[in-house]
Amino acid sequence: MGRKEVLTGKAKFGIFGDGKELPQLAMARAFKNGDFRSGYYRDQTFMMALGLLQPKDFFHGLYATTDMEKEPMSGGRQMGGHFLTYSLNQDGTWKDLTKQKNSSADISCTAGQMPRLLGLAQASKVYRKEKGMDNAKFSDDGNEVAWGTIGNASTSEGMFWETINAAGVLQVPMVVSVWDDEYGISVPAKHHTTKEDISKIIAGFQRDGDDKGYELLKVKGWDYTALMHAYENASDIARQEHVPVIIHVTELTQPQGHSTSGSHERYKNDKRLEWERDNDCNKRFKEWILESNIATSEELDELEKRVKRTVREAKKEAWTEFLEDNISTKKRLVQLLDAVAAKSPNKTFLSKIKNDLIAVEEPTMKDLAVASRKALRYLLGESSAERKALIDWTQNFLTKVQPKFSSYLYSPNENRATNIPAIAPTYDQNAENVDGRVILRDNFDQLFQNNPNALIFGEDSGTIGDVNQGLEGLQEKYGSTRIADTGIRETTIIGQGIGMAMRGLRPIAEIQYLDYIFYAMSSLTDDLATLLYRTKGKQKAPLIVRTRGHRLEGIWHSGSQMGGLIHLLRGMYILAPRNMTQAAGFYNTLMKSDEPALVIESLNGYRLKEPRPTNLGEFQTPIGVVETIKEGADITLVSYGSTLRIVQQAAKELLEIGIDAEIIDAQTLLPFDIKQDVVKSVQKTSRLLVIDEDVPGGCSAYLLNEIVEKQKAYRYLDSAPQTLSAQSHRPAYGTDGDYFSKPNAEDIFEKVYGILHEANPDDYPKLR
Ligand SMILES: Cc1ncc(C[n+]2csc(CCOP(=O)(O)OP(=O)(O)O)c2C)c(N)n1
Ligand SMILES: [Mg+2]
Repeated sequence: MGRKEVLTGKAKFGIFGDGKELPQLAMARAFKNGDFRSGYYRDQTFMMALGLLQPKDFFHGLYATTDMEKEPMSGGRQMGGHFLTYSLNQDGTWKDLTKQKNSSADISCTAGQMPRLLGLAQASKVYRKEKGMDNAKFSDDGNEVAWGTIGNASTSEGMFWETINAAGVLQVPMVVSVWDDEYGISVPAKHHTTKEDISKIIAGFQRDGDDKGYELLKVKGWDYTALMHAYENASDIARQEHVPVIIHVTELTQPQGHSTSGSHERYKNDKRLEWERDNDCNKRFKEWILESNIATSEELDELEKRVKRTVREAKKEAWTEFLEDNISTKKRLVQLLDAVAAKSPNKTFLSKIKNDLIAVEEPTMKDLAVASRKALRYLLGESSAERKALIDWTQNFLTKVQPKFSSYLYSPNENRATNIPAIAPTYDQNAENVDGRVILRDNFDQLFQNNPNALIFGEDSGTIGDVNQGLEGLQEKYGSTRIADTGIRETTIIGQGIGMAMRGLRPIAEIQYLDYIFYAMSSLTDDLATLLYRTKGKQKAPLIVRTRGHRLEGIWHSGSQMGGLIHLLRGMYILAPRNMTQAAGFYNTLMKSDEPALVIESLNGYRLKEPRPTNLGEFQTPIGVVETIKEGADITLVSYGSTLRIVQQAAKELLEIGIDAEIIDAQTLLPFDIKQDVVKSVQKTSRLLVIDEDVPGGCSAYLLNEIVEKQKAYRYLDSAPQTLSAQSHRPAYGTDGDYFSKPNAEDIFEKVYGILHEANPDDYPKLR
């Protein structure tokens, strides 16, 4: 029936769970309150079996109804077949997750559910081990299992293997089901899997007497008794022993093709098609019911009829509900158009718009917006009350409708990161000057003391206390669960963070160097950055990603790819502190908020001296606020991170020849300068240069856009606004490589001088 809705044009796309139903029933039986699912688009039966999804909800998902009450899976933001449960109350606070069955919000990217699954499972382990944590709403002594589902073809993805290895190492309560129908859309197993059998190639993960590992189970997808046993067994092993389990469910089918985009007759031969008809799990389940005398054939026929009727009614109701608001809104708009047409010299054109709209029997919000906005063009210059009414209506309509599609990119709640107030660091009169990394370390010490649910993990973060000693000694103090080493596997480090943050922990996931964050980019951009948005505020993952970057040396240790990051990670906060005190303050702020962020410490700043604050763990660097670090009258220089120190150097040299630059530290790139302070500086100096070490047109272009267009600084400029960035290539190694790849003090001096020369060649004659 769902398929038909797409073929008749009511829905755009449909993807269904057919052929995979039976193992999902078995999984649902083993799934307990507090457990989490991280799965993919085939899991509709599982969701329905647990009462988490109703037939009507499913049709609303197909139609993309924007009302969350009607389309509870995403309010129309995701295609149907993407499932979730609600972890949050309306005000963003946690529900009691131990009292409900939980499904983390799906994403379309195949295997993208795997890294998050690792973290969801690890949370149980952390809660069981760490008795001092606040687990009230999240865990009953770590007895919760995280259940993953994945298609056979998607096990080819790197994310699958990285997750499987990491969960084996960590020994977490994770049960992964592989739904194996021997295809990935049209492509058969021989192109996906060595030996065409995932069980054969994961055999080495099997635990044995000597080594910890996995419990591996293989079961046929049409064999209900075997499935029930497998799932009960898996649940016990994972729940009690915290040993991960993989269940390879074989001999599944895909009766109507992958999705509504194509039919499987195109790529399966007659023999396979016949086998699928004979062995479809529903068909064999029915045979088993009859053989076992659980029900009679008549009873099952009756049941099928009843189910069909229920689904048909759900479909009809959903379509009526999808349309009802638009139909009443259309009536009102037609009245307004009629009224404006009656008086206007453009009556013919306006009547046509009105009649065309009347002819649309199943109007979308787009139809309504197009009609009203086009009509206004024919009313230019008229001043009737009817025109005013149409303008007001259009304005109200757009204001009402836009949030349906755009809300919840960031939290609207009280503890939104930008609402956390600034608290300045305080200093003794003779404050000691210490290495920046000491400030970070001592602040982290306080932070872990103050936040029992906080933990940090990454490559070399545990025993040695990170590669720059910002966590020195903390593992000894807080234990190896809270201050932990991980394998070299950036994607699942982020996955650990996402999953644990979704279960009430406050993880800080450390990516050793900024240049290596790109391994984890998919999980960051597809999963973490979209979570609040794609769930319309029903799930959150307040994960802090800690990394270090900018200016060190060489192609892979001095990247500053901020343009890429700020564009891919909308939905997160991106902070580039100039020193370790600012960085520490950001961590303190973020711990008070419930949103995800990326903090990039300045790689060459750990050994620079900073005065030691007295209120470590307390002071808070505000998010979205720039800081003027030198006042000046002649030009505004905006920069951030390591580059800022070079800007300061250049500014000193400029002052020697009488050019007084104002320097502003952007410091929070997403969001940038919400109080619009930079334009006030430009108003004073009337010149603007943005300097960073990203590629040309990268973050500097974004900042220019923010300042010139959004803050309207163009009104005050007497010189062309400019950017100064690194070369387009990656930075070359060595002192000279750095000097000739990234903006240096001479570049900045000459660029500023050039701007003043152009404005006033008499005072500033040509330099060279
Ligand atoms: C990263 C990524 N690549 C490609 C796709 C397009 N795609 C969607 S489903 C699919 C096949 C998945 O097959 P399988 O994992 O066996 O699951 P099945 O649909 O057979 O249950 C592909 C290639 C995607 N969604 N994500
Ligand atoms: Mg498949």
